[in-house]
Amino acid sequence: MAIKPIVLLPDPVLRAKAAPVAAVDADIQALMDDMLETMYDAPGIGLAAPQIGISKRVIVMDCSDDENQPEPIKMANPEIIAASEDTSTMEEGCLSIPDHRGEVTRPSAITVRYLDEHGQAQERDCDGLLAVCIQHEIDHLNGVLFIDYLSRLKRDMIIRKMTKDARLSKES
Ligand code: K1U
Ligand code: ZN
Repeated sequence: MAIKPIVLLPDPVLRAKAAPVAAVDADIQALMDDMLETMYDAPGIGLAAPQIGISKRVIVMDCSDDENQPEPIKMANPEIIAASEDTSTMEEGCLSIPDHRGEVTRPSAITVRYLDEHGQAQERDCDGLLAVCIQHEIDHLNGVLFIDYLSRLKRDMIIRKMTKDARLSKES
């Protein structure tokens, strides 16, 4: 297992549509393990493969509120097959856009279909923080970021700041 560097906005990999996984083989299982280690180290509650520069449809999450009882979740090719009409609004952050947060409104409950780490097809009903996190991570696979739900003014301000920071860190 390895901790990988997290890609930051405005890296173009974050705006690409990620490719489906053909099969959950040993390479994809190793990718899932590296992603979980990277997520726990950050720390975060979710991570999508594009955030470590790999444009594949793989996400990991752990929304457990007890650090002594981790609940790692690994998904390949996740798809939302049902979403509630009820919505909830939560302040979201993103490991690829550090130090910025914003309120996002999403369906409160979803059903997600995916392949687990053994390549078995699964369906899971989710609500609360896990539903928010899965939607945030699937957005990453489609090149969508939480800032896309904010006002144009706020989004452009964050993009400008992140672009400037990237230029400064390249120069130093
Ligand atoms: O995908 C990511 O960038 C990870 C992101 C997931 C997420 C956060 C909030 C709402 C929806 C999705 C994060 O994990 S940001 C860090 C964070 O929220 C956190 C970090 C430590 C403890 C608790 C939360
Ligand atoms: Zn994110």
